[in-house]
Amino acid sequence: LIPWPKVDFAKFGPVERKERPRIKKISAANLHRNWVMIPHVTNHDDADITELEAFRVQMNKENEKAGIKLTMLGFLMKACVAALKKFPDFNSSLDGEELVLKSYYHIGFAADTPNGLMVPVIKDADKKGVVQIAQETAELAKKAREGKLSPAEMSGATFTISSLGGIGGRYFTPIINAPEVAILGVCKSQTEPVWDGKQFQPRLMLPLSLSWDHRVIDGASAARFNAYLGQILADFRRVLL
Ligand code: CAO
Repeated sequence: LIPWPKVDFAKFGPVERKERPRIKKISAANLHRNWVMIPHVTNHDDADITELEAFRVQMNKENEKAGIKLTMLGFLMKACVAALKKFPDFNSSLDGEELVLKSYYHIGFAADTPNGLMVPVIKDADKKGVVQIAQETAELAKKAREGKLSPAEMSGATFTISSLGGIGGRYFTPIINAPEVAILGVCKSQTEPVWDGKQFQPRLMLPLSLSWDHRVIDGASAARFNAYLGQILADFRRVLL
């Protein structure tokens, strides 16, 4: 590689120099290694969450007094666990020439904090309900923002979800959190006209972006993973099957 450009920025206008937070420096090194060492590919898809969102809103209305709030991220975690069970390669890691397939489902989620990006982990997401997952993500995200996450709360993830749904955007290419082999990026859902074979119907569509390690996973499996995830999100009864 040719050297990084060295520029005297002050020559062109006023500048300010800032020390970068420790978390940002650590995540920058990790992200760089992951981006350079993992052959990433990203598949984009949309999931019809019209019924799921209506159910979520209805449940939150019914449980308002109890202070229970179901989040889209909680449903996404459960849907991902179901997809990881169906496609075990996505819940694996490379170890030299071997693939390590994990029988536990610990789901990391990207949390935006003033000091940078942190990835707390929901342990055993397969054994927890959406209510418990929503409570735990809220607690962990709060701890992350306060800089109080312990190393144990940030380790052991088998798959990660990065949700920008509360912020906006359509699709993006999330960077895999090594030694995991895939990550799901989620953006903001919006109502779109969807052709039902006879006419356009207004449907709430959730943009999904799945990045995967091409050494372990191929495009056909990734397309199947996204399609399956889409089916579950469109009809959540499928997680029971
Ligand atoms: N589409 C549309 N709206 C969505 C949505 C989606 N996919 N996901 C969440 N929302 C809405 C919710 O309905 C909620 O609205 P109300 O307050 O009106 O109910 C609002 O956004 C907040 O949602 P939430 O409480 O469930 O929290 P969240 O899902 O936005 O996020 C967390 C929690 C921790 C993921 C978030 O705080 C965060 O840090 N996001 C950034 C992650 C990130 O930086 N990723 C990039 C990593 S790569 O650099």
